[in-house]
Amino acid sequence: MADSNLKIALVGLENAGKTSIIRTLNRTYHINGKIAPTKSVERTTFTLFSQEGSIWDYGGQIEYRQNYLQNPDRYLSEIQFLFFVIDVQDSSRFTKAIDYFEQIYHVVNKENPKVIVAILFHKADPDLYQNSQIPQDIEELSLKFQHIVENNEISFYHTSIFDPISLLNSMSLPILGSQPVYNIISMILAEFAMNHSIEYISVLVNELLELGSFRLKTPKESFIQASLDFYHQISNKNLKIKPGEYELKGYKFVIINRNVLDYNYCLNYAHPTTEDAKQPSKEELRQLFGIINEKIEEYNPTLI
Ligand SMILES: Nc1nc2c(ncn2[C@@H]2O[C@H](COP(=O)(O)OP(=O)(O)OP(=O)(O)O)[C@@H](O)[C@H]2O)c(=O)[nH]1
Ligand SMILES: [Mg+2]
Repeated sequence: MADSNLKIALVGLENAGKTSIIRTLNRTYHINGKIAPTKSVERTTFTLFSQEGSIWDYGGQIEYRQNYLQNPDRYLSEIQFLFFVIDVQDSSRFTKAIDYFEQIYHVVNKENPKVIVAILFHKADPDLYQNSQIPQDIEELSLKFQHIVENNEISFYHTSIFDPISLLNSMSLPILGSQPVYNIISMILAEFAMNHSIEYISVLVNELLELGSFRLKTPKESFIQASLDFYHQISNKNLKIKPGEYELKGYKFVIINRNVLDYNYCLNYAHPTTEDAKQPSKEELRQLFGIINEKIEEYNPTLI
């Protein structure tokens, strides 16, 4: 990670869903609530460990797009993470979206050849996904993006505001996934999940990003539904997420806060409430926290 402030850019055509993504992560999004088109760029700042960061949400209407490209020094400098959001439900605008990505990418990459690129195939809503043209469209689009980026790092995500965990994961992995600690913690969590009936488990830092996570590769529809309800329960940026147990639609969601060094983190896991579900005991959780603390201490984020 660079020494300077983290700058994360969220770019895409108008109506792609960029502001919805930020608001979901911020816990201020309401499904069916109206969002006005973003005027020029909206910035949100955050702190990740001891580093300051900002997410730039680039309004995608034509006049703004032209403005960014005409004034790259003002808008497109020092971007370390470029997230490009494309609406997979709007196939009539795929070509336009790819063209816009290509223009933006060339400018950003020229200034920062090490820029990390993530493509969010957004509005991949869980219910509409099957039996549609979308998976095939995504495959074809991936090749086009890959071709433009060539030798640089690029990763692809399927995201939807109806699956908030997909958003958490798509923002966290490009930013933190290259830190060895991310894989170490994810492996520990995966093993822990396997030994219990856990379908999702993550370590969250600053209530914003995952420092490691595990979720079933194909999450059950019932789990996605329950997690959306869970998201609504904890939605309110002005409130700290309350630790505790939340039972929703056949799942129990557990939130436990801990701290190590000077950092707070939060362990979040979910399992079905069926009688045969194997839940972790207090002692097993205590051991898990011991290992996580040790790994975060070894990683020592102050040294980034
Ligand atoms: N079905 C579906 N609709 C979504 C999703 N994400 C966002 N939307 C809807 O898409 C519309 C546009 O969302 P915005 O977040 O305002 O889009 P934007 O990319 O910020 O648009 P600009 O600010 O004009 O660039 C809104 O009506 C959202 O409710 C999603 O995952 N699925
Ligand atoms: Mg917007």
